[in-house]
Amino acid sequence: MQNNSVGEALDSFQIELPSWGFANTGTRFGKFLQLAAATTTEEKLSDAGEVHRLTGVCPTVALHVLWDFPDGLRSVEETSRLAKKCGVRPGSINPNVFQDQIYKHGSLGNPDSEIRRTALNHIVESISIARQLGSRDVSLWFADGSNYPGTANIRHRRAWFEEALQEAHSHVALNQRLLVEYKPFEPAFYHTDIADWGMALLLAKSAGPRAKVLVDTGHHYQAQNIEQIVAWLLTDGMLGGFHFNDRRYADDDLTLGSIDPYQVFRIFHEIAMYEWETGKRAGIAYMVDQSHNLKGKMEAMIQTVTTAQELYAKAALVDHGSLARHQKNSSLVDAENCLKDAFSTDVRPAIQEWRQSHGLPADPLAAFRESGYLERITAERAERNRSTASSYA
Ligand code: PSV
Ligand code: MN
Repeated sequence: MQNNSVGEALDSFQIELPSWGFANTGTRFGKFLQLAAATTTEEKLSDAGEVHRLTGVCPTVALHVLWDFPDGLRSVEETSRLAKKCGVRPGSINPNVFQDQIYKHGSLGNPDSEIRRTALNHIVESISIARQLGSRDVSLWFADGSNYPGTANIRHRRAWFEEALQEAHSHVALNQRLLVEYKPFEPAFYHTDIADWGMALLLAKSAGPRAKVLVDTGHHYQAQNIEQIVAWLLTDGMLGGFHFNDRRYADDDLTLGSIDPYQVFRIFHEIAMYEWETGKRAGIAYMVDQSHNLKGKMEAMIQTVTTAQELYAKAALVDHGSLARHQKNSSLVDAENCLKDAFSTDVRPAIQEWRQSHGLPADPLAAFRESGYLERITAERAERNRSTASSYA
């Protein structure tokens, strides 16, 4: 499958927005609050809907169960209705087994079996929520780990994770998936129970056929070759999806491609090359996982989405036939140049054309600034946001 056309590539690209990216969030040192930030699930869906209206490629919104379904299953109908009203659909469902006080020493890895059961029940409820919403993916991230050597039985915790994920998988419908996310640090700083892609892969494989790995680009050590992980997971049919964000140091949640756009391009390239070689679609959920602390939340989201489109389109420009030949002949400079030529191509005019041909604004950021949406939500939400702190960004 040779896909050298930017338009064809863009037709096949969609990216999911996180509800939490529109709310006021901060760092562990504090929050700089924005008066326009969403304060309710409806407002988060509305902001996501606006980004979708302007870009045309974000039809689904990732939801966090504790933050967006305070009444659990009882909130499902209302959330469905609100999503529809805002022109989007519920996307991946994210259980939250990291915030409650009982999870101080872990959730599925907690030495207390009752706490493990409570966490598993929440995950099972999240799977039902996803099923009722028609969401395919349930994304699992665990803050489990320990801060000091010798304080946790790493092998027992692994076994508890295995058992619980197998049970969770038995609740997953045929058209649903469990995505297992990994992260080597934070909030635990000695060991994390699912620290890397190998651990996530083993757990997903033991859970069952509908469990896959979720790659969050911020969840790696500095020198890690993320595209190699992507290539390996693709080969095994185990790449479920991405949480995209950029970083300079740790899990910094910076806007996609702000620090290293070539990294994101190389990830998209591995996927495009796989699809070209195999003739199969990779079936990956592309999701954003960013909480913007300083940039305007909606502008940052639009910037991320348009950057993702650009990098995806550039990756589609790689001449796969030539690259395969150069790789076979070990023509190193020529092979590398296949990537560099594509990466250096200015795809923005082609993307603008694509947008116009789809009835979308050529420049979504400019259209957002002209729309008056930000002024309206700032006026509507200012009082509510103001009541949560004394000064504002
Ligand atoms: C954890 O750092 C994480 O990447 C997980 O995906 C969570 O669901 C999300 O961030 C919460 O902000
Ligand atoms: Mn994530």
